[in-house]
Amino acid sequence: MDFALSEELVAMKEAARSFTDKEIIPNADRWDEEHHFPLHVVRKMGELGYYGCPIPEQYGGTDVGFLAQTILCEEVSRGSSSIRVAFNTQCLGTALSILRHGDEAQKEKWIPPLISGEKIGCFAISEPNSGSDMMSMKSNVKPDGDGWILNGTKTWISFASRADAAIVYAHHDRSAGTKGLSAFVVDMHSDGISTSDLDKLGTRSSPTSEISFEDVKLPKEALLGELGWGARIVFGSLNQTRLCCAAGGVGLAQACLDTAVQYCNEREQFGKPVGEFQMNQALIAEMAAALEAARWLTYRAAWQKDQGQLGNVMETSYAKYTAGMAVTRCSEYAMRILGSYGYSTEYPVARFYRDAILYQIVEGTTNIQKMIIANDLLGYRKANR
Ligand code: GRA
Repeated sequence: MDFALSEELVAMKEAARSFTDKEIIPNADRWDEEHHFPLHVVRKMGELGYYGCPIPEQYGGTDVGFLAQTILCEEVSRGSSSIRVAFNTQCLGTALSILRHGDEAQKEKWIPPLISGEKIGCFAISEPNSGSDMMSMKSNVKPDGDGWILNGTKTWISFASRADAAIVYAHHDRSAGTKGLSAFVVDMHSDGISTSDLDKLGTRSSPTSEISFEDVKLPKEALLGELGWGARIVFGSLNQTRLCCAAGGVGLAQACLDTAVQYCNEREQFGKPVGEFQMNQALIAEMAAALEAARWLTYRAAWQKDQGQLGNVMETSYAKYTAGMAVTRCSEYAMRILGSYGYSTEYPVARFYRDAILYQIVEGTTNIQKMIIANDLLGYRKANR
């Protein structure tokens, strides 16, 4: 067992750290306040190769693996949890699914521009009445010549209003149960597609939208994999996008800890730095321990994927669950330590606090992660595939 990061990974982490310190942190509060989506930063991360870690060089990737991408994702999220979402929209929920299930023409058409950031991606699973119970989704396709007509409404779709391409999950045959779901690569500039952005508590510099598909004509080339592969593609994809959420939670938790430590050393009350008060020390220690546990579970899940275990649902759920719990605790404790300054907009802690709770909701809620873990342990449903 070797817990040391390779020299290459250490160098990547340091480069991502200085990118985040220079390009993201000085602007993150303003972007959040203005609900501004910094497209140029999302594109720049593509140019730097951030999205292509698990993608072969042939399709514009760097092929350095999931652990590398996890570390980059963590560093970016330390600066802005909103921008972290791009790792999923550009790669783990889109390009990677096309790599795993697409034909050669789809791979050549879509993967390089998503990885470089030239085209913006999104993936559309959730619907107004279908969140945790995603197989109950109502979006559907009907045959039309040698292609399909797509109808339905998706919601809470990250980057949808800016997207050029979407992986859309829809039923082609409701009577066929799980075998009736299929996946499509949809050109978001097609006729019949409209989006509207949703307002939300946090993650405000990452647009999240509802999408309406009204009689959208899909060519036969849009089908990803085979008809009926929707369940396998979506579950396989969620197991990778959840890793990015775990890494995002870890990075944001680190930002909370860093801010709290700095404040403890600077702020004086009763004639001494507030870090000298044991009640604050207890909060710092609990934050750090929760963060370390989440980080190492996340790295283990990433490392397993680099060993070829892309079906490590159980260990990915451990990571996502633990990171979601850690980041909400860290944001709450940072708020307690900073007091009124945490509550003000003078420090980024208010943003951290609003962003943190997302990690208990997104990509399978905390309860869904617990359900996956418990169902496996109780012998009801095996998690790993
Ligand atoms: O056996 P079968 O033929 O009936 O097929 C089932 C199963 O074998 C079917 O899918 C198959 N399957 C898989 N196939 C290949 C399941 N997992 C895999 C796999 N890994 N590979 C249905 O499976 P099931 O277990 O019967 O499903 P279920 O009971 O309907 O659902 C279980 C569960 C609750 C875990 C699931 O619905 C779930 O994970 N729900 C959470 C939904 C979720 O995570 N949504 C996230 C939305 S995307 C998002 O949040 C974007 C965020 C962007 C960002 O911030 O990054």
